[in-house]
Amino acid sequence: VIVVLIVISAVVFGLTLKSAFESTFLSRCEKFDQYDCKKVWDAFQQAYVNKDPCKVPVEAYDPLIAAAPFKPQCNRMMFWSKTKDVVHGFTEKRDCFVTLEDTLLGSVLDGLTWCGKEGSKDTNTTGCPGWSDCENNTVRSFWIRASAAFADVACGNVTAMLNGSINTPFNPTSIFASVEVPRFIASRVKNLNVVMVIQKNNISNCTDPSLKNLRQSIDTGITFSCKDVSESQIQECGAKPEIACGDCW
Ligand code: C8R
Repeated sequence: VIVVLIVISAVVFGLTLKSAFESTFLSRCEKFDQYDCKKVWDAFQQAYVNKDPCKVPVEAYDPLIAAAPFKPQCNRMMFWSKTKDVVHGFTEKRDCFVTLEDTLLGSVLDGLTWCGKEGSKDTNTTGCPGWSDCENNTVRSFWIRASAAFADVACGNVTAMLNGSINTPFNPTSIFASVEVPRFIASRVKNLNVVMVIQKNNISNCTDPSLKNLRQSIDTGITFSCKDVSESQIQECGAKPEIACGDCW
């Protein structure tokens, strides 16, 4: 009896043993219909498993993007740089915009750290290289690839929230500047509307020289606008569903 129990529990254990990371991935994924999460998980893993975590190029995630492609959501797409909390504080409450975190891949991997190791089929969540430790690291390559794919489907009126409390709101080294803006093409994107988030101790606004660089770097044919909007006004619109999305700022 004991032997049988041990065998049964070993089999059950072996079949159901999933890392906490895989469980998080799958449970977040299952909130989205129309996707085969096991397939998405397999496509995800092949990008980095059994690899040096500093040698995962951006293209390693191509099969993952193909397994969970982004759908264009014209006039509702929201980009951001150094304003993640304000943006998501707003998008959580109001259904006005779609960010990368509202898509399957963005929501599944938001806030997570993962990497593989040569000679192992495991996914590690500790001991992974940091964002700037090496260029081709597991996590950074993912966000660059996903951001590129998300920007590739941008269309109509595109919104971006930038941070007025830092020196260079449009920073050339950011993913927004280096990966997303270059992919906005005039045949798809009509306007780029920047919302400059202004806090009490703001040090820059729409007149900042970095915004001139942004205006100059966008594809000719895309109209550009920038509006200084206080953080409290954004929060107020988040809290008041009676304000139409188009009247928030
Ligand atoms: N985007 C990039 N990085 C993202 C992200 C996302 O949607 N979601 C998360 N969690 N991250 P930043 P940026 C993580 O410096 O460089 C897309 C990454 O781990 O404030 O201009 C999105 O579409 C990374 O460390 O901004 C957005 O428009 C930081 O957040 C830009 O790219 C990057 O945050 C934001 O990238």
